[in-house]
Amino acid sequence: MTAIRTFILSFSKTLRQFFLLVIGYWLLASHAGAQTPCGPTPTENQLRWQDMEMYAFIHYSMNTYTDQEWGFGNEDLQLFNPSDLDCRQWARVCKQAGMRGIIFTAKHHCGFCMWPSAYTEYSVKNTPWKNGKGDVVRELADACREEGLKFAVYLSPWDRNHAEYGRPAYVTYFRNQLRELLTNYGDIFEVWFDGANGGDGWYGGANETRKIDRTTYYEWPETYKMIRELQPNCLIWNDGSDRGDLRWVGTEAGNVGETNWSLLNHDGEVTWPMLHYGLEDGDSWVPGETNTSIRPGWFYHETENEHVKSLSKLMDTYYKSVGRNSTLLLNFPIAPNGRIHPTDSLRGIAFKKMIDEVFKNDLTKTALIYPMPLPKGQGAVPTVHEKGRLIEFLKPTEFNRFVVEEDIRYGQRVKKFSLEAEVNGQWVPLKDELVERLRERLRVGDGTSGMGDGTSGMNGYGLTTIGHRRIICFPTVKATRLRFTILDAKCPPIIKRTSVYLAPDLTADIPDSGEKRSSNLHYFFSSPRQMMIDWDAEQTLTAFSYLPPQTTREGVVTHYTLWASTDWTNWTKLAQGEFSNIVNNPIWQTIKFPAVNAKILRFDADRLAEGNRMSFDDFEVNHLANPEK
Ligand code: FUL
Repeated sequence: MTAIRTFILSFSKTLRQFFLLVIGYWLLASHAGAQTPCGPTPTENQLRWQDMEMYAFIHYSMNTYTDQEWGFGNEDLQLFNPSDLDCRQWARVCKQAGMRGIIFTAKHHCGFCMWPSAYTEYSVKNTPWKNGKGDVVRELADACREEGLKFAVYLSPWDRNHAEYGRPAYVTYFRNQLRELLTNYGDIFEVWFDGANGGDGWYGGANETRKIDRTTYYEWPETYKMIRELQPNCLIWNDGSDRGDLRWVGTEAGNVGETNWSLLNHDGEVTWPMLHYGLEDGDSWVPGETNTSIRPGWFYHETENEHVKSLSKLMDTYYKSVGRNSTLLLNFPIAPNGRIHPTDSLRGIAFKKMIDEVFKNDLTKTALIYPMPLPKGQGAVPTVHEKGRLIEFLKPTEFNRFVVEEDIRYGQRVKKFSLEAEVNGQWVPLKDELVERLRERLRVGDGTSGMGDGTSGMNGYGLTTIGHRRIICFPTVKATRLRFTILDAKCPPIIKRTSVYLAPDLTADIPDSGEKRSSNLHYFFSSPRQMMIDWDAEQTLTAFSYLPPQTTREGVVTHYTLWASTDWTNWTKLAQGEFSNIVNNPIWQTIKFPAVNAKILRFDADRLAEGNRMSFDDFEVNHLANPEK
């Protein structure tokens, strides 16, 4: 008798669940269908681009042969003669690493053109490579098509080689080059106009500093018109000034803000928080693209062979870009032989395998999903139709990743939500981004609110913004029920997907953070812009490395002079120069010099990015007895 009763009870429970489920899906589907746009919405081009999710950058130019990040513009053309250049290898590696396209540095700041442009002599056509008959842009565009990848170009507006840079004639030259690239190489999915301009350059031999007004000099509206005509499906990335279709996320470290609105204002200045977090009430759809390199630098440097990003770092980057409503533009530098280095290609492929592994089994496939009832007493948000979802597994299940997507065709709507699991009969929040951010601020001594990062007025308990995709990572929890609750939205939310996964443990791969290298050196500041390191006895020195502050531009040394002395009176100049791109990419900078005997090393900050006092996170000196860093 009891067995029959239990059977009837459990059957009716299943039936009830089944009906709830049907009603739930009907509700979700009917709401989704009836929507009209809410605020700015993406164009077809932006939607297609967002679905690409990951694509590669390839940095390859004269810098590869001079071991630099920024060339000066007078590098010898004879240096470009790769022994084994193989664009098919690049395309194969990128494809296997899960990249859906490649953006290639057709021209970097040094002005050297990787295609035989008709408008300059400073290109592959005057190098020994293939007796001047080669065209790297062509080879790569063809290789991409063969591998089913999309192709795009980076064309640096700043050109340190061109004599006319800074004058109107250069703008015509720049447009002519762009026309060549957009006409002769098939479909181009994106054009990348880097905003960097360090001022100094060769400029046809003038060897001087030329600054331009970023807002007017390039006459972007004209150039945009040409791009739209020649390549109507192409997206414009520009951090130079006029609003393109996509935005930089304000850092090259590989992350965008947790709060990430795909919006900006069409006009007006764009501040750093706007780049990093988007603008909640922006009037234009300008989604963020997260760019970073698989190595510390953008170009290949042999000294970085041991510093290729670890698998866990790459996964972290994925979660903080694709998992935060952005795309990931991951750079693979080309080595001097003309190929992607084996360490980078293996790591890239392992990265894709790990993504597939993490997301192979959506645990909601065997779970019941109910639409959430309107929450009681949580501050009414009457406009929100869908209040969230309750996911019920058939048995206690372990999980540590939650994926949620909005149907962004109708705009980005959700402002705030929570995620909880029922553990021992209690609903526990799985992650509270707002509380974590507050803690982080307090840790760095900044307890203010309303920092432009979307947290003003939010006092904990929740997660912010969804957009195209949000991946929430939290420690593994075992539970039967999971609750996703939308707490605030601009318009009725349209949720396209909710999924749950159990990612394998990756902690073994996290690289050692290392000791502070400067701690055993005796140093002091003889002025706010001058640092001295001294030893009791003479040393044979070969290199000095500087790690700029990681969280601020204040005090970052951009131009330096390095001196050595044995008596505090007579100083030998060891090196003088510029740390290229140090502001956006604050990585270790190494100055090598011929071995010198010294008792004192003096580091002069000739120019700082901001502020009046030089600053560092770490530094190191290499001695002859121990030349390895
Ligand atoms: C930066 C440039 O200055 C770097 O060299 C690199 O090309 C990176 C992607 O953008 O701003």
